Amino acid sequence: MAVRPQEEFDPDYGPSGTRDKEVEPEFRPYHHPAAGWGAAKSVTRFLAREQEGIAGPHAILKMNHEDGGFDCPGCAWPDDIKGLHLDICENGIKHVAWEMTHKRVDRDFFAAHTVSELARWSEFDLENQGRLTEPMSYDPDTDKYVPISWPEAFELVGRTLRELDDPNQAAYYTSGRLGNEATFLYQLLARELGTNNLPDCSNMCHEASGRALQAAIGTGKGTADLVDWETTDALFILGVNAASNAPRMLTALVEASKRGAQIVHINPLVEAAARRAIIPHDFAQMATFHATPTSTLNLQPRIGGDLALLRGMSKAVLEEARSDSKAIDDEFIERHTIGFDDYRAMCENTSWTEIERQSGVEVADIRKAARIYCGADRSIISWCLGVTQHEHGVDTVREIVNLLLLRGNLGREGAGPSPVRGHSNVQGNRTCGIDHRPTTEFLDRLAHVCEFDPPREHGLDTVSAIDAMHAGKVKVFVGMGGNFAIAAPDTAYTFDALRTCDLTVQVSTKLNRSHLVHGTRAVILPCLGRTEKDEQRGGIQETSVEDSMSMVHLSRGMRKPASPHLMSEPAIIAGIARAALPDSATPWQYYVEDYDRIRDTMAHVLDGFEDFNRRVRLPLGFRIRQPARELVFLTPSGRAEFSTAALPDLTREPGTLTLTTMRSHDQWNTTIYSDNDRYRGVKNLRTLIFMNAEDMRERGLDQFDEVDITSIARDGSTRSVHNYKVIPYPIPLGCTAGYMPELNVLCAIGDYSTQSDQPIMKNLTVTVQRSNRLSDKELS
Ligand SMILES: Nc1nc2c(c(=O)[nH]1)N[C@H]1C(S)=C(S)[C@@H](COP(=O)(O)OP(=O)(O)OC[C@H]3O[C@@H](n4cnc5c(=O)[nH]c(N)nc54)[C@H](O)[C@@H]3O)O[C@H]1N2
Ligand SMILES: Nc1nc2c(c(=O)[nH]1)N[C@H]1C(S)=C(S)[C@@H](COP(=O)(O)OP(=O)(O)OC[C@H]3O[C@@H](n4cnc5c(=O)[nH]c(N)nc54)[C@H](O)[C@@H]3O)O[C@H]1N2
Ligand SMILES: [Mo]
Repeated sequence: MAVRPQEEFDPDYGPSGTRDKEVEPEFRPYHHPAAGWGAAKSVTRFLAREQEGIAGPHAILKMNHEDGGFDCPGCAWPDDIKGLHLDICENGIKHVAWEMTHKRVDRDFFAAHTVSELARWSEFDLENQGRLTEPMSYDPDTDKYVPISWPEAFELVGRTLRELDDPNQAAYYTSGRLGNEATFLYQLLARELGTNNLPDCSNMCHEASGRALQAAIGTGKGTADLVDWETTDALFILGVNAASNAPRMLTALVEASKRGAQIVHINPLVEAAARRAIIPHDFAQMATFHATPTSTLNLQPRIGGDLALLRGMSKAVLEEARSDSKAIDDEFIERHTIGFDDYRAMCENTSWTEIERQSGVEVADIRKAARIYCGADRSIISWCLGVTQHEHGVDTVREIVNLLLLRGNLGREGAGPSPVRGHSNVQGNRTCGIDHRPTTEFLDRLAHVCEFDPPREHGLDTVSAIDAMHAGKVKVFVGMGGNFAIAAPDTAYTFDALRTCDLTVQVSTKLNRSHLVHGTRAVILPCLGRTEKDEQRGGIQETSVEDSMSMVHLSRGMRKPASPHLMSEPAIIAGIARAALPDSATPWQYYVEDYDRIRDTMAHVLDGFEDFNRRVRLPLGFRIRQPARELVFLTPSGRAEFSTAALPDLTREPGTLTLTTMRSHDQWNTTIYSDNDRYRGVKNLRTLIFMNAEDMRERGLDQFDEVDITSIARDGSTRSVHNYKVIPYPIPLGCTAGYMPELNVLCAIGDYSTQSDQPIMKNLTVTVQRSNRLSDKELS
């Protein structure tokens, strides 16, 4: 029997999915609408597997409820403003049920398994063990996690932080589900200790959007809200898989379509939401199988081709303006913008040939999109990771704004830029101080209100924190949620970086890879989930969150905590703070007893949070003031600024392909629910690569043939994954797609955007060759 060659990459790293080798993979294109019965069936099966009794569905009905209940941690799409009491979706339910599971990872579990053994488990198997129940600390003698008391854990972390030579030797990561109050305390902890090392998941997600919007309109957020979505005439949706990742957007799409609004999808893949959909919570629609078409036009640019496509739309609009004076809004441009002449010249000087070549879309089709845009009085442009995770992500978001400005689609109802954020509170995290590049104004207010001298030097973001750990410059890593080890790029390098640390601290709800790839010392601090009652001395506490559209509201957990030994995130942060900062003037314990007290302080530090405690208790919470929405631009010129970026050169070396990494339908970032991707027609397979049939033919490949994928980094280094199965898919020539987090192995640490510092996870250069290794199946 042939022996499988040793992996170049860490042999202990388990695969992600359930990867049941006995089950054959399937691929059958999906023809049903998004949401509807497929979703209902999937939920039923999922709840049965998670052994959810009556309590689950009951709690789920309280999700996103206007009067109490908890905010769905599934995504950052805003809650229904009309008070519809069932604003839920398939993936939201799965997300919540995953947290509410009855399974537990207790001390007996840890006693039974060494860390080296667990490291060979898949991501699915790790999280599927259930909820963490008590603090654990790594014991190198037995290679096992052993129980540690909360006071001892705090003392260990506090002492290590206190004893660092330099506060910048620690990095404090956040994943965007932390509530605002915990967020505020967390950044306060880091800054009182003396560092702005606050890497967060945003560094991999919407950093480009924040930077572009800040530069263009003076605030790093979108301006459109749900009312705008409900009144707009045209929606342009780029680089988002809404049916899987923001399913409640389907409601907005169905309603827009019924109203007669135009919907243009721009995506190398025609995703489920770009075909037909059923409102996720509408059982009447489901019963009658009444699906609504949710697309007027689908354009499939090549990966990274969005900037050229948008430029083409602007060029077409400007050409139209020569004969139709209403094609552009001269008055708006004159009164509110700067840089128009240069931008127009830029568009005129970019040839159609160039636009066609770089976008991969024919001029006639780009003109169609432009005509829809010109025909709409009010337009919204919405986007997610398909736009941001590229070298030129910032330029592309700025081009979105340029296009909007041409027709004055800003600062009026039914119009504006509308990024779809990822984690349910990732936007709130930024608002409340998680920023490795804080502004002087923010630090000044923090200094004044909290009476200490915060560090002014910028801190480390995700990529630079990994580099610093690797170089031994950062010795303590604190992960406030998330799964840094595999969410980050360059898995092998990131593993080494984490293993170089003296101490890694993970605050988590479930067992994951980041507990197994750890520093010399390591602790797991288990916390309450969003669905659970958070009882402090002052009674049951609520925590606030901010959605994608700047609405801040309260979330109240209602379930009995998974274990009596769990602590809330604010309490854990306060515990670490009291141990690390014995002389701190901050009343950590007092804050934790009643989160209203944290909010009172936040009201003084954060812009737009005046009267926080009262306003957050209004029925729908409150909207954070967004000056650009009122045509107040906090830019150097005081106007909205056009930009003039040159088009990126996307020409590929012969033989190479471009790879984009994305989520399947049945996963939540690094949390894998199953190996299925329903809307893309895939079953029982995650180690796959979607390819254009022509590219497959060129390489002599058939469906399910096994290939090795090798990425070529900018510095010329290569990384490979092996035995991935090929799936023929309607994707532009030269483009391929596969799943994160598995394919992070291929994303070199140095391959981040020079514009946003975001890893370019949607734009890797790869070669694909028939695998000459034996597959797992052949081996077993
Ligand atoms: N159920 C569920 N919900 C989630 C998540 C989850 O994992 N599961 N994750 C959450 C998080 S943190 C985030 S950030 C969001 C992510 O939400 P998405 O941005 O939808 O996430 P991805 O799966 O990465 O999908 C990116 C989409 O971009 C397209 N794309 C890839 N490259 C390009 C390109 O060059 N141009 C264009 N125009 N499109 C491109 C892909 O085809 C795909 O449709 O979802 C959030 N919500
Ligand atoms: N190749 C590639 N890589 C990517 C991306 C991509 O598109 N392609 N997307 C990037 C993006 S957009 C993001 S946002 C990151 C995601 O990166 P992260 O946010 O770091 O990862 P998650 O998978 O969301 O984290 C899951 C873990 O969070 C913990 N958790 C769940 N709920 C809670 C809670 O309430 N409190 C606490 N403290 N912990 C909790 C659980 O232990 C669970 O295992 O990945 C990035 N990585
Ligand atoms: Mo994200």
